[in-house]
Amino acid sequence: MSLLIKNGNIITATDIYFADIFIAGETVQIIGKDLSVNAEKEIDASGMLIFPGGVDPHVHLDMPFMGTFSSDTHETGTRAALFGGTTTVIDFVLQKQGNSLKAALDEWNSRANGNAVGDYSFHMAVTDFNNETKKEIKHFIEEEGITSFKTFMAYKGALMIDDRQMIGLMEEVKKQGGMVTVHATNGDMIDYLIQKHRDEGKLSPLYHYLSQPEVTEAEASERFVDMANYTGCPAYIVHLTCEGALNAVRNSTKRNQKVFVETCIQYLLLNASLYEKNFEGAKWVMSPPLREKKDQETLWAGINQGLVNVVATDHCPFMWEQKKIGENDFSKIPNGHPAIENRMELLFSEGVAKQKISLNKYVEVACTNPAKIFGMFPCKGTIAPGSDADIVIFDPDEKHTLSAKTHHMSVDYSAYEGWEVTGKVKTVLLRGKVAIDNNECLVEKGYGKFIKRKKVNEKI
Ligand code: DUC
Ligand code: ZN
Ligand code: ZN
Repeated sequence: MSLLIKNGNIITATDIYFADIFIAGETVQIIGKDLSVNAEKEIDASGMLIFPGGVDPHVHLDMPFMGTFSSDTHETGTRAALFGGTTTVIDFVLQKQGNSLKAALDEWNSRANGNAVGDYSFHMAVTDFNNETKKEIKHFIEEEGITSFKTFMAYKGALMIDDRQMIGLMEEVKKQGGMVTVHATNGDMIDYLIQKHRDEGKLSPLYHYLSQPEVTEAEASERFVDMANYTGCPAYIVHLTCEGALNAVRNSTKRNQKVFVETCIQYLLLNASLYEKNFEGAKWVMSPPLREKKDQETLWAGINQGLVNVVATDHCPFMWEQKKIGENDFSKIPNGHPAIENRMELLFSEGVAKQKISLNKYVEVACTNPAKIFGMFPCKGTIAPGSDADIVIFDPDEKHTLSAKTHHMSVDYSAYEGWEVTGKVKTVLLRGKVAIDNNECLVEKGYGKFIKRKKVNEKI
């Protein structure tokens, strides 16, 4: 199959220019002005912006968590991602404490293989680092193409590892050419505050927020950054939300350290006042929680300063019935919110259209940096000859309203219900195939491919 996209305004992390794109098979072949090539199909993209397919490096699909499963499967989640202009996601495999990493990967493969509509990769979450786990790291990096190892400094008794394990993991991962990523919040402090609020009968979603104050994230981020500096391990903080945590990273730059930082769309756009809505606040119960307006300003500034490298989602949806498990106790509300479909449009509307970030920065944080940091560039994350033809044709002027009635995520509420956004994903190509057009998905489950990733190169 060959395809010619004509007259589009191509946006990459570095360039903005008008050209035609000729695609044959799965990759971009030629980019140039007024191309005269024969193609089986032509798309006129006049008036449209052309972005690389979005890369969301933080999603939880079909994940067993807090006594239930996140409600998007690899099929529904990657399809919804495509509708929103995200062509590649990275999902998390969770090791069960006491079991091997391999056992967890087998379990995730059994749910994901043959089911994905869009492309996907895995991070390996290490919840029990010991002599046996240590031996598996090299295999994951060299054979499985899974080069990033997620850690939790919170969720005590379930996912959390201690500093001893963290240091051991960092040493091994550095040696084998990978990266350690972290959910950086102080699990002991949070545990104490949760128990205290429950003992006092303070059980509404507001107390989820009050059990994870900024200091819990700032402290853990600083500790993680210090351990990464000591071991020299490439390091990435997931879903950073607040000023205190970003300042820990900022301070690390003064000793010439480089730590990658991800924030998520919700931390840029939503704030903690949503927890005052009684149980409705459960829609936004996630960890870390939403923060203050001053933190949003810090995060936008951090993006423009180059300190925040990636805008992801931490997509982890639960049906309202599932959220209601915690109706009488905030600590039982499954943590997470749906956003995999909304990230690209929300970031464009609130970031680019409102002039908080440039078009190039938009592509950098939503497409290019996640692909580079996680070893998928230049196949993913840009538009260039030889790259996968993952392309979004985007109308920058079309206004529409986000709603659970029209979204494609498998969740019965929208965290952004009624939000008016400027800019709409019109057509999406995934490896040369038209995957989304006219609000319709044209690729089947099973089209999505597992992407093996390269070893880490911190010089992005
Ligand atoms: N935070 C969430 O809100 N959900 C999934 C895991 C996490 O760390
Ligand atoms: Zn997390
Ligand atoms: Zn997460």
